[in-house]
Amino acid sequence: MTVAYLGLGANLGDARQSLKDAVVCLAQQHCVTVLAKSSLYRTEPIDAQGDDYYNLVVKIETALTARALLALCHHIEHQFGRERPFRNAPRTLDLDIVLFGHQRIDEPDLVIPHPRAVERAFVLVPLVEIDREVEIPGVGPAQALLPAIAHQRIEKVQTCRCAMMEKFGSKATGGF
Ligand code: PH2
Ligand code: MG
Ligand code: MG
Repeated sequence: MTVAYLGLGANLGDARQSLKDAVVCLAQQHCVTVLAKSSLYRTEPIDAQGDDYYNLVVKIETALTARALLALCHHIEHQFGRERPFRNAPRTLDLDIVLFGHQRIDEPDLVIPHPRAVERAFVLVPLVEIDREVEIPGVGPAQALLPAIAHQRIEKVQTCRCAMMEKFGSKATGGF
């Protein structure tokens, strides 16, 4: 079993709903256990066009190899209507492997840790939220990278449930 972290992003269609549905879809895979999910974040597009993104990170445990997990990610992206008209085009769902255990992989179509994770608030902030101590192999603690990306716009999105809890206290445990 390997513990891995996946970055989810979307900025086309009902992006918030797609991310929620994608987490459910991952949790339904018999070869994947979702261990933790970050808050949902609204983020500025980095090296990309289009609307603001919604991003989150999930921590999973899986018996799959990194390559099989990549194939699963592509399959789920396809199910969510992902099209690739040009590089970093707006997308209905992007599912990236950020970390896969302590492995370092450098192949033409699979680079782990994700090569641009270290410079992106939309990956690092949710990653550190769910695992303060997480280390990026070959780099060091993810937390130490946060000051350098503090200028990137990223805001936590209050889900209805959080807003209700704040207003009415812990009795407001209903859904969305
Ligand atoms: N993904 C990209 C490029 N730029 N910007 C934000 N804010 N969020 C993303 O998920 C994202 C991006 C390529 O995958
Ligand atoms: Mg990506
Ligand atoms: Mg991707």
